[in-house]
Parts: sequence; structure tokens; C-alpha cells
Amino acid sequence: MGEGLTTQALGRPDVERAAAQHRQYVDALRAEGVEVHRLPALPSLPDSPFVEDTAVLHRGVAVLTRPGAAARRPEVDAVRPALEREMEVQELGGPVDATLDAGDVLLAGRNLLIGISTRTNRGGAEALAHRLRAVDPELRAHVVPFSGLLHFKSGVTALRPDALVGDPRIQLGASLPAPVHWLPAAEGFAANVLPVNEALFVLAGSPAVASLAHRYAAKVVPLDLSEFRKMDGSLTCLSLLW
Ligand code: CIR
Repeated sequence: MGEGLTTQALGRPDVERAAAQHRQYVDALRAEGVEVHRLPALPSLPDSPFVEDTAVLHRGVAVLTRPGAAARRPEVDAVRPALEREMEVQELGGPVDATLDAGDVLLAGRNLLIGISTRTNRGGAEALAHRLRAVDPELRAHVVPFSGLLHFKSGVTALRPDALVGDPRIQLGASLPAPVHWLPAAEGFAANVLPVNEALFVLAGSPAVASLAHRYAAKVVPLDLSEFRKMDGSLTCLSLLW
């Protein structure tokens, strides 16, 4: 895991601690009634814990991505058979140089937000919007160039489809279709929240996100992912949910 990509300067992850944090994440999913399929470990692909980036799932269809970092592309082939057992799997398509990391994709109700980042380009964003609109014609795609953070969802996620939470370090190049609760800068790391059935998973260590979450969800589940944060990971990155 410590050999993976990162923009953080938080030190090397403690792998034993990461494994314990991952177990707590899986246990928390199961406690919300989620059936968890565990993929085999891929020791030669150190970013593979961040399985979210390999596909975008919507209404029984999985669109495989083409990660912007070439080192991560083999992860997509590794995830494909597990998805094929569960749902229809489609290729991203689009131009040959299209790239897309699913960490840049936020589905919030009818809104499909796709961040243009160092990993995701316009060709990738348009190809995804084309695929998903064929599955769900009511989706409204919003392409949002941004800077300041690795992935769009490192900086903006949804407490509820009509209420977003944001890290003020993100610089947005377009307006968003729902109001954003901006966290204090020192707690911006906690802008990645994960709704799971009736619960809202949040990162431990941010009183601001905890109090916001309690306004929007009956149950708030704080989780410590300190070791994954060292590698630019957070709550949404560690699973593909459907
Ligand atoms: C990477 O740089 O690609 C990984 N170390 C972190 C990916 C985090 N994924 C996500 O936010 N969806």
C-alpha cells in the first residue's frame, strides 16, 4: 500500500493499522445490512484498495473506467469478473485518450457531477455521461473543472441528494446544482461522506462534519481511515456500492 500514488505528505501508512481500519469499514457496512463481496488482494497493485475508481454503478449497470494514472489501469481488469457476476458491464468508450477515475464522479439524485481533474478529462466525462444517460435518461450531467485536490469527491460529496458538503481547499470552475455546506479548512479532509442505506458514514476527527451529518441522517457512523488518507483515500474510495 505504501508504494501507491499519493499527493499527501502524511508519512507512510502502517499496513497493520490500515487492515484493521478496513475491517472496521467492512463491519460497518455489514451492520447496515450490506452484503459485502471481498475481492482478492492484489499485492502488485498498491492502489487497489481504492476500488471505487474502477467503475461507476447505476441502475444495475457498471461502466468500467479508464483511470488517469496508467499504473492503475490493470485494477479495472481485476474488478471486471466480480462485477460481471452481479450486473451488466459496459466499457467507457469515447475517444482513445479518454480518462476517468470514478473518484471524480458524484451521483446525487438526478444530478451526475463529473469533475475534470488531473485524472479525468472531458473525453472521459462525456463518455460516461453518454453511457449513463442511456441507462437513465433523466440524469442531468454537470461537468465541473476543479483544482486543489486529487478527486472531485475528495472535496465534495452529498449528505443528501439536495445538500452537499465541501472542503474549502477545492477550487471549482463551475457552479454546483445543490447548496454546499463548507467545512472549516482544518476539517476539510472530512468532506468525503458516504450514505449507506439509512446511515451516513463520516470520517472520525471532524466535529463539524459530525454535527452536519446529524442534521441529515438518523444514524451517523464515524470511522477512522487515517492510514488510507495518507494515500489520498477516504470513505467512498474503498467500495463499489449498489
Ligand atoms: C490514487 O492516487 O489513485 C490513490 N492513491 C488514491 C485514490 C483514492 N480514490 C478515490 O478518492 N476515489
